[in-house]
Amino acid sequence: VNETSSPEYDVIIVGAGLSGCLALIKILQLELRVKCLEAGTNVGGTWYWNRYPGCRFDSESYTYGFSFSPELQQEWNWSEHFAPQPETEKYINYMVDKFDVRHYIQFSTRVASAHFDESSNTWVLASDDKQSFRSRFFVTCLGPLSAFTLPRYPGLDEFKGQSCHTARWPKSGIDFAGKRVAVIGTGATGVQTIQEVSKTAAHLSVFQRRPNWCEPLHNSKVSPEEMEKIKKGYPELFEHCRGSFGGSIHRASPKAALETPPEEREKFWQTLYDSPGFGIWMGNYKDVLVDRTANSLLSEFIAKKIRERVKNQAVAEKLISRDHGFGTRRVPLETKYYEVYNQDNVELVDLTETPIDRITVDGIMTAHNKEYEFDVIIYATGFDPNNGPRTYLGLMVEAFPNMMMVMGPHAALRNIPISIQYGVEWISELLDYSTKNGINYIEPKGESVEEWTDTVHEAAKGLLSNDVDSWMTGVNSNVEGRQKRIVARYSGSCPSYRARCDQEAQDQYQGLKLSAK
Ligand code: NA7
Repeated sequence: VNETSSPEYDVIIVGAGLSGCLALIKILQLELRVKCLEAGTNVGGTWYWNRYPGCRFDSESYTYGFSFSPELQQEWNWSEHFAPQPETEKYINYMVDKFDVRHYIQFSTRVASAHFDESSNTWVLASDDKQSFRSRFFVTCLGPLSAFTLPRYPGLDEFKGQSCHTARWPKSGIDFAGKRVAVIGTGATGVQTIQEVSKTAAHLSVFQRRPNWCEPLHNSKVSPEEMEKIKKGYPELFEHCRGSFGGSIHRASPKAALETPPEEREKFWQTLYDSPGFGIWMGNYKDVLVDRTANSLLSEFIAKKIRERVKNQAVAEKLISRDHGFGTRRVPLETKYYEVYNQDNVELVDLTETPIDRITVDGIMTAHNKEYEFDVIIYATGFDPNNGPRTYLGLMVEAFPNMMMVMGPHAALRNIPISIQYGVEWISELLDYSTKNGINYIEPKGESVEEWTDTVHEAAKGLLSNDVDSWMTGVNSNVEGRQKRIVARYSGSCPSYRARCDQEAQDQYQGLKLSAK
């Protein structure tokens, strides 16, 4: 324990996922004393913890990698258009070793508390094994979805078979061959898991509460020729992504669905449905995510696809959402997901008809005392979102001086690595400015927080997704106090978010209280 109040470090970064590793690389370039604390035994964050079978990108691999280093871009080859988790984990490890920053990371260290010592303007962080670290600045790189949540059913610990949350998959893996398996949850994670488990399990029961609208991923291998072409086009590709609403390869059409003749509209939707990635969600007509009639037409188009793909029409109807329209929650991308329900070894249990009563020693008990027996139960039940955040640009919080957040609440979430890179660069610039000007106290002004919170609420108006329960609106039934919808993220465009943050830096941080106390 460091008993003196002089800090051992200029900056402590918490988390060694994509954000933390990039923050480490960038902040070390400022020649500051930096330490990164990470709970896991290796780097990767989301891509370290979420190692369930089938886990992969839903964004194009080459737009998911960072663009800060042309050299890194040229050295790295993506094997698939939507890379699987092991490849992304390798990518992050490669980046960390290339920039030689691994020895600044202390692994197996979970931060349990952080206190700001006003007498010295330093942060004191303590780990759960009672180590203490003192630093001038504190940068959180925790990921927007990292605290996994389990259902609150009674009996969770009584089950005698194997069970786990998808975000805590055993490193040794799970062999499903010959096993009776349950998957609870049908979000993006559940869908990816179900597709894989159904291939080998003797029997799979999917416990679905609310169905999501899924659409085909259309993944394929990246040939060496394709990869060469991608490498040559990186500058233009990233320029294109940065200019789009969501930091993505896909851009919304300037046309409105309601002003397009039905035949042309269907043709456009069919093309999007047949194309890889998020096109049908992010590259659709401009009105489908804000106008209920346009959204219903699109939802009906997708519902028709589900009815065509699922043989048993009673099951198909259960897989069609009634409580929200297409794209108003995160759209899971799938590979033959709907066809899984045509397999003899798979059954769908609709929890709106028969809710789960409890977990038992042998499996799951639903309403009407129906007990299902399992060898394995998988919880694909999501993460704890934020609760009622008030931030300045999603980067800083009032009364938390000298603390900066990468991908904090009320930042522009979107295609995550592009947003991460922007956030890290903005924070690095602020740290550089502070160091050069002898500033050791930074806190957002109350009125700046007020203004940004208003901007975030204003940007959320009219979006259909804000009228639906999901992690995007801060709702999680498994956590006390997460039942009320909030505006959890800035839902304006990436370019408008960057313009606002750039302005703050150009104005020499007028929105912040800066002092050399
Ligand atoms: P999500 O999208 O929050 O999905 C969680 C799923 O688990 C969803 O289908 C939930 O049903 C279901 N769930 C949660 N709690 C329960 C309980 N108690 N009983 C039954 N079913 C439950 O998390 P994911 O991990 O799939 O995805 C998170 C993000 O990771 C995703 O958006 C991508 O960006 C990657 P509900 O819909 O709430 O009725």
